[in-house]
Amino acid sequence: MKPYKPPAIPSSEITPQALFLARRKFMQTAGGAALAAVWPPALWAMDNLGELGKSKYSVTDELTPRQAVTEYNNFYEFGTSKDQPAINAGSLQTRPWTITVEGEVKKSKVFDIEELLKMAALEERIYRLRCVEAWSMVVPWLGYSLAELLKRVEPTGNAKFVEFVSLHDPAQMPGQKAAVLDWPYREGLRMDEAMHPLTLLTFGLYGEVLPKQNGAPVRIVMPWKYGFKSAKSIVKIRLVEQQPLTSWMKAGPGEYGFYANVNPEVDHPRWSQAKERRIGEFLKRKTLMFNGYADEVAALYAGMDLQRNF
Ligand SMILES: Nc1nc2c(c(=O)[nH]1)N[C@H]1C(S)=C(S)[C@@H](COP(=O)(O)O)O[C@H]1N2
Ligand SMILES: [Mo]
Repeated sequence: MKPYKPPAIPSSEITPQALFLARRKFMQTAGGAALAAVWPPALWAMDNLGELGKSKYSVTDELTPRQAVTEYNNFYEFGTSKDQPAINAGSLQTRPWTITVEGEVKKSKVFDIEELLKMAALEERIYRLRCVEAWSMVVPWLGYSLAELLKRVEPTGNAKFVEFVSLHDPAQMPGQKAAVLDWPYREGLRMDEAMHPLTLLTFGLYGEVLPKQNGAPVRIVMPWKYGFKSAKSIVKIRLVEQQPLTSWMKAGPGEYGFYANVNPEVDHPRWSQAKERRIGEFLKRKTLMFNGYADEVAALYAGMDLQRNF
């Protein structure tokens, strides 16, 4: 018999939160570049990595442990319970991968994921993410503003909204064999929301490439909207004139609106949105208007009735 050899553990599995924090502190002080060269995998070594942890958009809330971020997920393509995406997402093939950007643009284009990764400086942004189910997390994401991509395709004057389409392949995404949502998963934003610098085209978290259950290889993260607006595993971005119909609006138009701004004053028809449970904490916190990002985004909704436009 051959001696037992332990399986190769991906470094994504053995990097604890503490190591991430130590690493980041080191990157911010001395020797960061040298460290990036020796520390696999991927994102820490990218030469377009911006200054880590220094983004003006980062919040200072305590981070949610990496394990909770990667094992408590909503990703219905891999099952409807929180533990299933981490268990089932292994079948997702994240290479090769492209995003087609088309519609009301002068230069529609198919972008390869490797090209996207290098297109702008990757920045670490610590954002709050609040789910419509009234739990929240604080995650160090890695990415750059979606606006960097959108401006390259030169939107026409008719581009009023942006539609995001996630991968549709039941062979890779077993949850798509059940009709829990109208597949593929579709989300949408108004053009000014999509162009807002806080809207993050996201490739990583905790200093590494996105785990599959978090929407690899590329997703959106919108910190001031309920989590369902942050589409995962995106293959298509369409700029359109009419407000797109999203998967969640089709599933429950009275429950999930197009805007879905985090708003403690507008309850979901079946539960309050006034408070939330931060994953890992015992007592509930008060939910903040626009999830605490009102200074940055409230102007986008000036004059709008947010009770009607929920
Ligand atoms: N394609 C796709 N994107 C999705 C979802 C989904 O089911 N499918 N769930 C959304 C919801 S409801 C939330 S709260 C966030 C969760 O992201 P996380 O698992 O990285 O925390 O992803 C959003 N993006
Ligand atoms: Mo969510």
